[in-house]
Amino acid sequence: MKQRLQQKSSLQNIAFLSVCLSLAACGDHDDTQQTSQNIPQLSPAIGKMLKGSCSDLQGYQYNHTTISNATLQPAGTLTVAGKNIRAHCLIQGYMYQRTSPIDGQIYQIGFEMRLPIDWNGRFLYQGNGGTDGNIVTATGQVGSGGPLSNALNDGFAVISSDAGLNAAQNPLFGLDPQARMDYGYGAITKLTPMAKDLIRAAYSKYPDRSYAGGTSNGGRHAMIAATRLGEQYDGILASTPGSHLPKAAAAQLYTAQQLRRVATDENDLSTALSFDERKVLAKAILDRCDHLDGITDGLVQDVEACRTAFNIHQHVPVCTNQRDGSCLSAEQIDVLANIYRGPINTKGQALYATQPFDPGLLGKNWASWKFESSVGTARDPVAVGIVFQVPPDASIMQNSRQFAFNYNFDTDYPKLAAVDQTYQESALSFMLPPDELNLDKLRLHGGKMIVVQGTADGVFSVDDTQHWYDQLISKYQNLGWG
Ligand SMILES: [Ca+2]
Repeated sequence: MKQRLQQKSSLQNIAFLSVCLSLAACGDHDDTQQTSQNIPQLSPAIGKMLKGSCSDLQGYQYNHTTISNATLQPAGTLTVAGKNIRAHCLIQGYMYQRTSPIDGQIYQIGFEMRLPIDWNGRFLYQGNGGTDGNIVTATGQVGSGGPLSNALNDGFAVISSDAGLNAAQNPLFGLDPQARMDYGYGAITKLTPMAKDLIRAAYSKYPDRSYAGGTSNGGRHAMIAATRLGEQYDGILASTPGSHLPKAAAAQLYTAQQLRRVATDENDLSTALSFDERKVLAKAILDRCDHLDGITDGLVQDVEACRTAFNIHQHVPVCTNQRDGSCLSAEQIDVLANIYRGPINTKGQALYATQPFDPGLLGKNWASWKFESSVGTARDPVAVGIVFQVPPDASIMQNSRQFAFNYNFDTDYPKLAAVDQTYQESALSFMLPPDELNLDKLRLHGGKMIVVQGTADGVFSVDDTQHWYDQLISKYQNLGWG
C-alpha cells in the first residue's frame, strides 16, 4: 500500500489535513504501488443516455419502496450558484415506511434521485450533515470543490436522503430504536442497492462506478460506506468525517462546562472568550508557528511542528489585572488547555481526542460550535441525550443547556455504549464504522478513499482522524501490503 499524507492549511478557520489512502491507487498513478495482493485497476466508467421517458420511472418497483414522483427537469430547471444544471430526471420516493411502536409516528427513509439524461456511468451517494432529517437537493455537492463542482452537473446519477427521519421528527426520532439505526447506517445500507437497481431500470445497466461522499456527518456516512458497504462502492470522499460522532458530541458538552467556568454570562458562552481574546490566542499561535512551514502567511501548515513550538501555558500574554481583550486570564488559559486536550473522566482517561492549536479559532464556524452548538437544542446536548444515550431523555429538549453543564463524564458518558431491552444497539455501534481498520472490502476490488479533515474544526478532531489513519496504515503495512 502506498501512502501519502499531506497537510494543508488555508485561510483562518479552514485548514485541512488531507489524507489520501492508496487503497489501490490515489490521484497520480504509480505502478510500484501494485502489491502481491494484485489489486485490480478499475476501468473507466462508460456513459449512457436515459432510456425511455423520465415519467416511466414512476412505475419502478423495488421491495419496500414507493416512488411518489418522476418528473423530467429540463436544463436550467435547477440552478446552483446561478449556473444552470443539466437536464435530468427527478425521482422522489421513500423506503420502509412504518409506524413506530415507541412514539406512534410514521417513519420512512425519504430520498430523491437525480438521473442525468446524458449519464456518465457513475453513481454518487450524497451523505448529508447534522442529524439529517432533510432530503437535501441531490446535486451531489459533498462539501469540497464549491457548489459548481457538483456531481450532478458532471453527469453522475445522485441520491440524497433524509436518513430515515423528517425535520419535524428531529431530534425526537432518537426515541425510536429503528430510526436511530437508520440514521446511523440503515438508510445508506437500504438505499444503496435500490439506487443501483433504479439506475439499471433507467439506463439498462448498473453504474460502472459508485461513490459515497459527504462532510461532517456526511463524511461519517461515507466512512460507513467504506466499511460496511465497501464491496458496493469504488470511491469514498470523507470530508471532515465525524467518525466517532457520539464521542465528539459528548466532548462538546465538556467544552461547554469548561467555558462556563470563565463565562461572565452562562447563558452566553461567547462571554468566556471574546473575539479580541480569541485574537490574542490566534496571534500567539501564529507568532510561534506561522513561519515553521517556510512561509509567514497567517497560516499554520506545519501542524506537527507547532505542537512543540507552541505552549499555551508559556506563549500567551497573561492578564495581570482584569480581562481587557489584550491578554487571557490564567483561568481562561486553563480552560482552553482543557478544551484542546479533550474530555477526561475522574480517572484521567481520555474520552475523545486532543486537537491542535490553530488560528482558525477566529472563524465564525468554530465560535458557533463552541459557544452555541455545545449547549443548544439543535445539536450536541440533544444528540447526546436523545439520539445517542440509553436510555434517552426527551426532557433535554427543554433544558439542553443545563444538561450540558451537568453532564457527568463518569456516570453519563458510559450511556453512549449502553443497551437495554428497547435499545439493543448502542450509539457506538450504530454510529461508528463496525471495524474502522478493516477496509478490505473496499480495497480488494480496487476502491479508493480520500479523507479531508480541518485542523481548526469546531467539533471533529483532526487528531482523532489522524490516529485512525496511523492505525490503518500500520495495520496494512504489518500485513505486508504497504
Ligand atoms: Ca505559514
